[in-house]
Parts: sequence; C-alpha cells; structure tokens
Amino acid sequence: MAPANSPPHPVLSAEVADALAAGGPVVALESTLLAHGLPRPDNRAAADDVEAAVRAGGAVPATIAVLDGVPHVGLTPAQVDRVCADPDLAKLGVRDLPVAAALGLSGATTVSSTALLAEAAGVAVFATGGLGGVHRLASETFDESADLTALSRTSVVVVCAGVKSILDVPATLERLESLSVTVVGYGTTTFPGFYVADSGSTLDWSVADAEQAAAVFAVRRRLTRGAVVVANPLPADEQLDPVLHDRVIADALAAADAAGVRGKAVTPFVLDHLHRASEGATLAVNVRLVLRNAELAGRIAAALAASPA
Ligand code: PSU
Ligand code: MN
Repeated sequence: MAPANSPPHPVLSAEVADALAAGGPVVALESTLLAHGLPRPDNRAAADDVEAAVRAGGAVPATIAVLDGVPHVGLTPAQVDRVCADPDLAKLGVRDLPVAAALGLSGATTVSSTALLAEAAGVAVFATGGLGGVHRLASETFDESADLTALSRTSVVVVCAGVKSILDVPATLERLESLSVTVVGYGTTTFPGFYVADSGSTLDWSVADAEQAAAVFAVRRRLTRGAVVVANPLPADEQLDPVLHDRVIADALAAADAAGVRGKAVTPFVLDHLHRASEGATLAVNVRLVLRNAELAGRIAAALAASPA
C-alpha cells in the first residue's frame, strides 16, 4: 500500500506509460472542455480529433479524467465515451479531487486539476482551449478561476489560445503576473482572445517556435515551480467575426446574470449560450483552436523530449 502521505497515484494507460518510460513525448488533455465546454454529441468526435492533433504534432495524447474515484491519465475509447456522454458528470478542480477520490466519484478535470495530475504522472506539456481567469465584475463576485493559482505552483507547459474571452482579460494577465506565471506568445506579442486573434492586450515575450517554448520551460523547471503558458492565437482568417463575438458575449453574460448562475456553473452556461446564440459559430471556432493548440503542444513535447535538460 502507498504511504499515507503520498498522493493518489494516477493510473496511466499502457501507451502513455510506455511513452513516459521511454522518455518520449506525451501531451495531457483536459476533459472539462469535452464534458462541459462542448455540447453532446459533437464533443465525442472532438475528443478523437484533439487526440489525433497531438499525434500529428509528434506526441502521445493523454486525456485526463477521474472515473469511479481513480484519476486516469490516458483514456480508452470506452472511457472517453463515458466522459462525453454523461450529462451529470462532475466538474473537478484541484479542491474537488480529494472528494471524488475518497468517495469513488467520477468527473471531468479542469485546467487546474489536469495540470496537477499531469505533473504527478510525469507529463510536462498540456493543451487546452482557453484558461480560466478573472471574471468580469470579479471585484463584486470574487469569481476568479482556480486555474490561476494552480498554474503558479504546477510545473507544466500549457498551450492555450489565451484566456476565455468571457473574462476580464487585462485583470487575468495582471493576476498571472502577480502569481509569477511565465506567459509567452507563440510567434507574437499580441495576447490572443480565445475566439478572436487579438484580445487587445499585449505580452512582453514571444517564442518563435516549439524548440524555444521547450527551452523556456526547461529553464523554468530548474529555476522554480510553476507553469509556462504558451499563448497561441488563431490566424485572423480563422477567428470568430469580432463584431459577432462582442455581441454574443454581452448577451451570454447578461443571460447568466438573469438566470442567477453562480460559481463553477458560470463558464459552462456561458459557453453553451454562445454556441446556441451564434448558431454554432463559436463552437466551430472553439474546436478549431483546441486542435491547433493540441498540435503545437505535440511539437513542444517532442522538442522537450529531444533535449530533456
Ligand atoms: N477552455 C475551453 N473550454 C472549457 C474550459 C477551458 O475551451 O470548457 C474549462 C477549463 O476546464 C477551465 C475551466 O479550467 O473551463 C475554467 O472554469 P472556471 O471558470 O469555473 O474556473
Ligand atoms: Mn469561477
């Protein structure tokens, strides 16, 4: 039996275990974006497409979820079916992991808990859509995603298209600075706005390629714990029309407020509202940006495995 003070060890799929044992490239993928960020049944095809994008980048995908109390890193197709089909699946941040593990419950993992489980499994690179962050009106609601503090203490590269544009982006960047999270743009110092290429905020640093992203992480890992966020914008010709973007987000936030939605239900409610209000336009863009991030994460993991110092 494991010592009482060791964390519940994630169960690795055979393919992920083999890749890690060989020092090969592996990319962690979160399951909350599948279970709570994309609508059923489209989420099931997206799950396969995201894994394929990681492989196209040159790495083994490791989708992470908690099933019957057990954290899994790398899921079988039947386990992905479960994550994508269950309308009652819990959304698990770091603070929820002990409850799920102790009570034998199942849930999808957010950025915060996926990063933690990836690090525990020895997976250094993680791809998602957009980070959680500081919500608009957070000065009244105190709604700030646990993603931010988790990234301050978890050693992982997170490839994302910025933070979800339903948030207060400048405030989120300020918090990432306070928390000493390293943030670099991929080929740009324009901070992407998730569905749109430009959030209106800028970054101090950019990396030119996957090798530079891997090199930044290799130094950070030796220097201090905490994440390197690689912000990967959509090309302008693939983004959501910025005018449509601003209109549907304002509507979605007003609808969430009117419905009295609070806490961890806010993000899934708003994303669902956006997908319906834009007649699928936000959904298509959301899937596209996740695929691009997964492919880039695959290349960064491959670069890291090639020069593991
Ligand atoms: N990115 C997406 N779709 C999502 C999320 C991110 O493209 O659904 C999820 C992530 O799991 C992230 C979570 O960690 O939203 C943040 O939720 P909250 O704002 O409640 O912390
Ligand atoms: Mn929140």
